[in-house]
Amino acid sequence: MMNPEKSDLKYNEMLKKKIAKLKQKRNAVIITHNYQRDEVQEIADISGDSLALSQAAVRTDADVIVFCGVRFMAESASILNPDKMVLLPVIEAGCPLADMITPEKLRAKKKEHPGAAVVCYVNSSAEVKAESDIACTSSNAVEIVKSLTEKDIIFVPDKNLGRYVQSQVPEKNIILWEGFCPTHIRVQEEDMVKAKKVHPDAEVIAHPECSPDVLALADHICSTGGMFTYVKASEAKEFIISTESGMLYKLQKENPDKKFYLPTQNLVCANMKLITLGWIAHSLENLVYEVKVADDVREKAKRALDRMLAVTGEKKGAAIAGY
Ligand code: CIZ
Repeated sequence: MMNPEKSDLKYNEMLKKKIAKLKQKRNAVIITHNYQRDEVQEIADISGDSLALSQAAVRTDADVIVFCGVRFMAESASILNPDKMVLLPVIEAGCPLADMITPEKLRAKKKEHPGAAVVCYVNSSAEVKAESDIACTSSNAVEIVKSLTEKDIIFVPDKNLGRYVQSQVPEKNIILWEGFCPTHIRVQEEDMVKAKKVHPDAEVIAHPECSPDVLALADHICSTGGMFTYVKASEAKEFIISTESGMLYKLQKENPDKKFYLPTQNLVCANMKLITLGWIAHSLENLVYEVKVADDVREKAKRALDRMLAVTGEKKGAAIAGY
């Protein structure tokens, strides 16, 4: 009997063959987020950030989409692809940041600021997206906020990304939500100082979900998609990467002559790492766990996503992932 929790080299080779067969049988595509385990990214048909993956899902001819990421990402894929079966291999793979806001609390906040526009980071539930005027990702948050006519913006749920946007768009009044990513805030200022001392020639790239004192020490602040573009174009040979550890897999693969370091080994999202090759095989075999969004919520949430895509453009979205 298969053990989905097991992960060793020999067992993984057997699982890869099993997954390839099941994929054919189901006419499925496997899409994986940049923060997934190395061996999961290795079998991906498409890998990238959540927006690029959802857009790639729209373009696929597959009947089944196995989304290796966390729940809000599979929800976005389902919102944009209601006719396809979207599977999340581990149903418990959630996002603590997305859980830091509910539609009820957002409705109360909107009442406090009646003239404000609501911008929600994609790391939010379908219900929260449905209550928002427009969605954004870490790669386009600044552009999205700049595109709005309202001066007051309720930005949910990540306060660090919201603060970063405020620093780039001083003409707006960003009303922050007290949410944060428990993985990114594990990087401390001391970790960065120490890493810079150990690797004095390295360029420092940080994700905007990191805390402001960490961002202040970065040479460049960008999304995961932006990191691939930046590293490729940079003449530097070494980089300190302040985001979830899974990023190093593809950075290293695409840039074999460059070196990458994490500022701390604590940059591991336990939810992202729940998905193993065993769970992917289990998912394809049993067609579990299907992620579906109720029609009334889906239509409203899709409006927020479509409005974002209209600002940034489909072409640019595709370029985020490099596909
Ligand atoms: O949107 C995503 O995929 C996340 C969570 C981060 C990023 O910067 O790509």
